[in-house]
Amino acid sequence: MTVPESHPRYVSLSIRDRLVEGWENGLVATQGLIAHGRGEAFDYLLGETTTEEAGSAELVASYMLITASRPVISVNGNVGALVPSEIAELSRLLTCPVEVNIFHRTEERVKALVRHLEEHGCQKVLGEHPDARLEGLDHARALCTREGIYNSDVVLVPLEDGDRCQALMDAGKKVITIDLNPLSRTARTADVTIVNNLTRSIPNLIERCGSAMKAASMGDLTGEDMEREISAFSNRENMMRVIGAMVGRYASENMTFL
Ligand code: PTJ
Repeated sequence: MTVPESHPRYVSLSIRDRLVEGWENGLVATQGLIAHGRGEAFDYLLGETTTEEAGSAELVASYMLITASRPVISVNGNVGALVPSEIAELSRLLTCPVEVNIFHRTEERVKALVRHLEEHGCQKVLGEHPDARLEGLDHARALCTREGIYNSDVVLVPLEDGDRCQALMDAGKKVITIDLNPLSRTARTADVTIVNNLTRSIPNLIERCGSAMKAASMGDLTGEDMEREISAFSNRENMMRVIGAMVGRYASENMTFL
């Protein structure tokens, strides 16, 4: 389907098209289409925009990624299909690897995702040859690499599964997730939850990390400044505000239908 740009739902329908194309090319799990539908419903409630709360979480996430010693970006089928070039740009900026780690694992889909990310400019893509396991998870979800997730200190995991998020935290990692559903187990477990559509959030993170790195290089932002902001951030309070913003839109006289 080619959506005309004049269609009022152009952006949302184009994202669907990209995901379906990813499914046809063997990148996205069939279940990924269902997960996307759930995300869309929450995005609708959010007003399909980056809220102030998402902006605060993105700022703290950018500080965590910049100050990390071994950051890693974990990519699954939906993320790989929707924002491959943006993931490449963020990983270049942070000089960090990308690791393909999928829930519905098949070797064929891992390979397809690795190739796809490389074609879109990712310089270091791990995950094809796992050599470690995360404790506390049975099944292939535990598989990871020592060069990447296993020895990382900060992991950015958009659209994570709740059990794996917990296992990453139990392994001592700081976890940043992007999830449109503020009620999901992942959203409630992670250190920093960005309640935003990853198609908006990854570009925002590129922008935030770029600006913070520039400010740091000019001496306008120190490591201590960033640590202070990270410590002052309460994920729980921010999430409560996001839920309030979602509900509040419907109590507002100015609410517009999308
Ligand atoms: O590629 P795989 O095998 O790793 O599978 C990926 C899916 C997404 C199928 C798998 O991780 C899964 O089952 O995820 P869940 O547990 O259904 O969680 C998906 C979460 O992502 C839901 O809470 C959705 O609200 C949210 N979500 C969906 N699309 C987006 C999103 N959040 C941000 N941006 C989106 N575009």
